[in-house]
Amino acid sequence: MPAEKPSAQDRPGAPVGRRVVLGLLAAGAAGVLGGAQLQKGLEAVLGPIGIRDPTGLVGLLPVGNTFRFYSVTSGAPKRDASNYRLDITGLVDNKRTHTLADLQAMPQTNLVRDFQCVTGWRVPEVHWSGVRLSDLLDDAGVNSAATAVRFTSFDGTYSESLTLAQARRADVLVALEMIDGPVTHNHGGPVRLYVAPMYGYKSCKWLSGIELTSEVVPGYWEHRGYSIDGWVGQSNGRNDDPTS
Ligand SMILES: Nc1nc2c(c(=O)[nH]1)N[C@H]1C(S)=C(S)[C@@H](COP(=O)(O)O)O[C@H]1N2
Ligand SMILES: [Mo]
Repeated sequence: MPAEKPSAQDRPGAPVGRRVVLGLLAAGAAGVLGGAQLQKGLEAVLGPIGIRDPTGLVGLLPVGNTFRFYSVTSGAPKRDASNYRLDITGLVDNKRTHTLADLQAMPQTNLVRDFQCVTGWRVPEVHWSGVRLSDLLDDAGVNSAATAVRFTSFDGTYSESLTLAQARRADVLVALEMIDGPVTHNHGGPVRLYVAPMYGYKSCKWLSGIELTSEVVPGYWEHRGYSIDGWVGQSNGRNDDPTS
């Protein structure tokens, strides 16, 4: 079977409405639409800016350094301290199920880092706080056969992977806080992954599973041509030419 050829529409952000958005952006750039009309048109397609940006193209607008709330699904169920669980499974000595309170009781690491989506938008100096992934891995006891870590989301669809060496970095967090407080639902709360040195698509939202595996299992965007090594700046995150 030939490897799936990623199309230009397969970008982190889904392809929904891309042509319409491109048309609106072109009209905006040509001055056919005023700023307010452009914003209204985009909101008609995408929903309120900042709530949902399935194409990532709103990032091309001069709306400032703000997050776009991404979801490849129509959303995730709401989970809170009463029903949130994080399962650690696979090639470990001690399978674990952590509640939110369990995670809150562990040592927290603070980081201030830029957050950058591979589609181009960047939010400078975001505050992050949470449990180091490496601490959770040590607690579970990683088997010698494990070489990679797979992350799953309670949105039921998204997944991501890191090599074990990447996952053990000190700047990879199971994040409980971002910006100025607990990770909000739209940002993937109550718990999301935060992979500081890599593009945003590695930072799995609504994190519910961490599985130690014997090889890298391609995640949602890796299946669509993006690299397991999503280092910011060192690559465009893709294995191929995204413009082709
Ligand atoms: N479950 C899930 N996690 C996800 C995504 C997603 O669609 N679903 N999008 C990724 C991408 S491409 C980016 S840039 C960031 C965006 O995080 P934000 O929605 O908090 O801005 O989440 C990443 N994690
Ligand atoms: Mo992204």
